[in-house]
Amino acid sequence: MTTRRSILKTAIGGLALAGGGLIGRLARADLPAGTIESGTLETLPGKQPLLKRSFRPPNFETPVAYFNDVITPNERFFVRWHLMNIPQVAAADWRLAVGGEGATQEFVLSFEQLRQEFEPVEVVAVCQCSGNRRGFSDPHVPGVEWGHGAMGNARWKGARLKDILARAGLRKESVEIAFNGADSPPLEATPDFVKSIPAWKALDENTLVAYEMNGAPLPHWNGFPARIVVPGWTATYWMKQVISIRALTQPLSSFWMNTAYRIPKGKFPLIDRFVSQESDTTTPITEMVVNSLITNLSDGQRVASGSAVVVKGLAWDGGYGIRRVEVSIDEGRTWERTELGTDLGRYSFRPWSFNFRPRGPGRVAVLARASNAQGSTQTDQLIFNGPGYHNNVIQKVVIDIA
Ligand SMILES: Nc1nc2c(c(=O)[nH]1)N[C@H]1C(S)=C(S)[C@@H](COP(=O)(O)O)O[C@H]1N2
Ligand SMILES: [Mo]
Repeated sequence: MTTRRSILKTAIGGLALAGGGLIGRLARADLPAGTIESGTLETLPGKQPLLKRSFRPPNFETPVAYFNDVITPNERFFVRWHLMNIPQVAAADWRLAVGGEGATQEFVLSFEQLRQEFEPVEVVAVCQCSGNRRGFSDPHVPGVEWGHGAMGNARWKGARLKDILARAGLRKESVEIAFNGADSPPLEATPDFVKSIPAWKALDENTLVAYEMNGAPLPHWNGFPARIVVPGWTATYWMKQVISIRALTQPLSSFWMNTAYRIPKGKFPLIDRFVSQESDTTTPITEMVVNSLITNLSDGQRVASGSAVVVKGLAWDGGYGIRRVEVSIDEGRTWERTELGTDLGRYSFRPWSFNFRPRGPGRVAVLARASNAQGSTQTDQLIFNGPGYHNNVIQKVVIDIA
């Protein structure tokens, strides 16, 4: 177990971050200015300084300036856990149990077997918490007060879940595939974190049991030795330290499926459905909504007049593909297309950039808006929901031309 003593405190002022300015000034009615964009930087073992949202359980987000890289380095990747008992797992001791009533074979895999006995595949995919940007919800909602950084983009390598399920002899009656991790609640009263996905999503060739992240073993905090990767879907299904995979012929009944991570039906422009878990009014969250982030500018940043302003950022969605990203410098009256950068695949962050010449000194609000191949676009107004999920309100960064 990690103790408070093993955490190295890092002074906010001692940090040089690329891209100018860590502290944004986002005014919100019910939180002091700067609460969300600033926060305390602390260093978990094996990580670079991240913004601490809570310590027990550990919830740390990635500062925006780190997103100037399209791939989020492992040391800078955000950390989110629900439960407090997070064991240190040694690869040699780790076992993955595969079975369930929807499987005809039960078996156990060692780390070496997972690596050797299944074809290794790679996918670049965004892992984004359903509640990313919850801290900007107005009115305020309870939950971890995430800013923009409860997300990251990595090259994941692992075995296809469908290949593992093929060895288990998946029966056609299987409706869901359930995952459990090695972490556990400190009290019996808290339900264990167990999640399921529909069988069709588990059989998608991009859904992996990943054992490498950006060419290295997964960091402890991101699920060493192996985690589930569900490209396109929010990170709640990306089970870390996975120790059990079960094929279910009945929908999983658990707090984390029936109560948490649900959204109102019909409010978001989503396509993927999770029919076996739907109620009359709510559905489990599925794919990510189209979104973008300005990465090289922050609120209040000074830019010298007379020179061109470069705006850089990222865009992503649930895997349909980014069609365009536009920027407005006149409060949304007119929009201009940005230039899209390298395409690392439909589940990856897509970089974009834009240049403009400011008219003269003064404040300029820079707005960015991404649209995907399904014709979905970021929203002007928050689609309010109680848990604060799927915030893709068009971002506004106000810079100072001086
Ligand atoms: N075992 C386990 N896996 C988990 C969780 C957890 O609490 N325990 N949280 C999930 C949620 S809600 C998120 S947002 C992601 C966070 O992944 P990261 O910590 O690698 O950034 O892990 C997912 N997998
Ligand atoms: Mo999450």
